[in-house]
Amino acid sequence: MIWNEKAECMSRDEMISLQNKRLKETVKHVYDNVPFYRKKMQAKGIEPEDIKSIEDLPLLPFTTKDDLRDNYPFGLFAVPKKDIVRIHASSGTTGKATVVGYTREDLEIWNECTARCLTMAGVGAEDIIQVAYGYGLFTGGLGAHGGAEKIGAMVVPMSTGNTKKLTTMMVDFGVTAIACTPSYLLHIAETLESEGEIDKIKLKYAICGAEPWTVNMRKQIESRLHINAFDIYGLSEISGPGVACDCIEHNGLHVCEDHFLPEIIDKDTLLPLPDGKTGELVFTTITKKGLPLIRYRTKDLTDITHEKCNCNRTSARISKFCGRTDDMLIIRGVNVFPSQIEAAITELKEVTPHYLMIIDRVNNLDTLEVQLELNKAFNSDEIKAIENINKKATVAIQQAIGLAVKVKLVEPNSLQRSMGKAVHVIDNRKID
Ligand code: DLL
Repeated sequence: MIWNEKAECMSRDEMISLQNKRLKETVKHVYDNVPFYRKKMQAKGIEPEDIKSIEDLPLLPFTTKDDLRDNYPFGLFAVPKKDIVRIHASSGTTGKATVVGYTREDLEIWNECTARCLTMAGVGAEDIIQVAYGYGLFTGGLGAHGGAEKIGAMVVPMSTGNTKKLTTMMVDFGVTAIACTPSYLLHIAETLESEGEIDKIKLKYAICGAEPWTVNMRKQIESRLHINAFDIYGLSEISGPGVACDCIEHNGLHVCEDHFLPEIIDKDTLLPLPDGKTGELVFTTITKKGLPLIRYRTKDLTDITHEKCNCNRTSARISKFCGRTDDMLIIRGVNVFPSQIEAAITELKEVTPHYLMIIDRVNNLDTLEVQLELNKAFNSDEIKAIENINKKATVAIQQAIGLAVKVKLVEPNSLQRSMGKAVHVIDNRKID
């Protein structure tokens, strides 16, 4: 079943002609309405009329997460605030979040893209889908929800956090599809197994993303739950989940390229790379009105092909991701930058700025321990004082990253110093 045959199966020439038209409109829209882009283009001596087709993309400036942060919160919006009907946000590299805004039309397009992805996985109007991504500022919950409603499926807006309730409802409601992170789905599988409920479920499909996962992990999920699992990709800056998704061929993720124009660039030279070469994925949104982004550097590493897929879709496909160019970690689906921890602890006078993050995966759930170094030695009779520092540090870090954390205070001068790049992260997770 195909949700939007016209968009997903058009010939390459038709797609390029649509992209050319939409790119030109977008460039004019940002030039007229976003001083940041106008200045950047003027500095390069470019007028909107110079952009005639997608071949001219390399003339345009890049946009980065830092640009969003520097224009926090609404500085890159291209429409008046009254036309924005929804805000989402994700972690910035330091204290400030990256804020994104959507017009009503943007939300409709986002729902359409997510609906396409769910349809690609097989979800239809007759399905009952549990959305177990977080609802709120994170785009996962409301994004998957909007797509599922558009299809006409029965949506159970679980969000995250109560696995027992989720598995009970999965059995009682006869849930047939689930959208959540792959690691959470493995945890759900384990819970069902330990409760002896695994044979009572009616689950057929899972649409998993928001964090890296391997083919082996997909196969494990599929065999433990007797389902088909699909990889959905997105990022809040570009819209959220629904930017790309894999089909039953599992041979790359189909990009909704009639809305999000992909490029792969060399991360060092920043020059475009040909199909098949691994580099940084860059997107230009070509239909968004609220927060259109030109050549947004995702920092995600992959390659692209424009060959037709065996499923008959002609849309460009990106490979499963093979890493990032920055130090962003994804812990329980939440994006975390080590610099956020640093920013939080430098406010605390009782600890030094040295820290070590230790990430593990226990029962398929990620855990984060942060070791902090005390500024001075404490005696054994000062346990209360140490407990207070621990509490204070825990609250400060949790507020900074929006994730539960275990803080361990260690002796002064005990964290390893480095002559070069400091090692701040030990990631013990094995994602296959
Ligand atoms: O994670 C949006 C999303 C929600 C995607 C639900 C899929 C499902 P952000 O919080 O802005 O948005 O994080 C975006 O997460 O740049 C990737 O590094 C990573 N990521 C997202 N999906 C995948 C995936 C959402 N399928 C960042 N595979 C991106 C690998 C993924 N990494």
